[in-house]
Amino acid sequence: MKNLLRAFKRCAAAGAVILAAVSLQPAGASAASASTPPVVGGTRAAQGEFPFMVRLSMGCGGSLYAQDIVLTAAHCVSGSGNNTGITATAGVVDLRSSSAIKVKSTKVLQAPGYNGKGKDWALIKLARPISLPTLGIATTNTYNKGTFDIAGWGAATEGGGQQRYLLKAKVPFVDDATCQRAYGNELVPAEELCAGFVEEGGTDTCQGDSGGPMFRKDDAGAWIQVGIVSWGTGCARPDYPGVYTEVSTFAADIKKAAATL
Ligand code: 4AZ
Repeated sequence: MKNLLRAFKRCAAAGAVILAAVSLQPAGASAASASTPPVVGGTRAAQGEFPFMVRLSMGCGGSLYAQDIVLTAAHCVSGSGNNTGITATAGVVDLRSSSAIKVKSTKVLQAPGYNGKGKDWALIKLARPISLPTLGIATTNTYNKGTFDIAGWGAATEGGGQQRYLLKAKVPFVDDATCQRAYGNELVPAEELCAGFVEEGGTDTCQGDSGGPMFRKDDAGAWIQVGIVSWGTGCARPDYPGVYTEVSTFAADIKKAAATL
């Protein structure tokens, strides 16, 4: 199991598999039409709906923490230091759109102490700011509950290919005790939070969504990031919720790290 989980992470980091929100429903549960993306039960995000969403060239997601800083997963990057080899694409749901904003990286900061278990966050400094709304991060555990939004260009089915269009879904919070029943000591409860439909499965992030945000509305009605897509056993399987970096745990570290970029 451990190796299986790590394999998912390795795949995402290598960009061997690509991203998006997977949403599975019982066949025929949703009215499929010619314009429905090839995601069972998945839905396409509208242009501009999640303006802070970023797609990274190694095959991960990310969010605009600042106009010139992308927050992503540590397992999506290979270390810290100067790095001009990553391209961030933003401002579009269609990755092939001629309106896509593409900016190169200048530096990467991988979470200090990251060793493949917990601490799955990283920052990427961009060569120039992107004039789009940023996504604030949760600084307390207040919003680690309820229903979360997930989005990405990753696989739409377990083992499937990357998506051209941004997909979105909603998943409920799963408490640590329930999540530990799936993952045992692989879960780091203080550093990770889980989400998904434990009983029925069917909706989840998947390969290539890694690094992207899990978010919700705060009490003032603003989007706030509570998680970073990190890992899980397969995608959308019953009994195996998705595991997300617990952003509030690292909010102070992320802020401090961003100030150094
Ligand atoms: C991945 O490899 C990945 N179902 C992302 C999310 C999940 C599993 C794998 C959670 O990027």
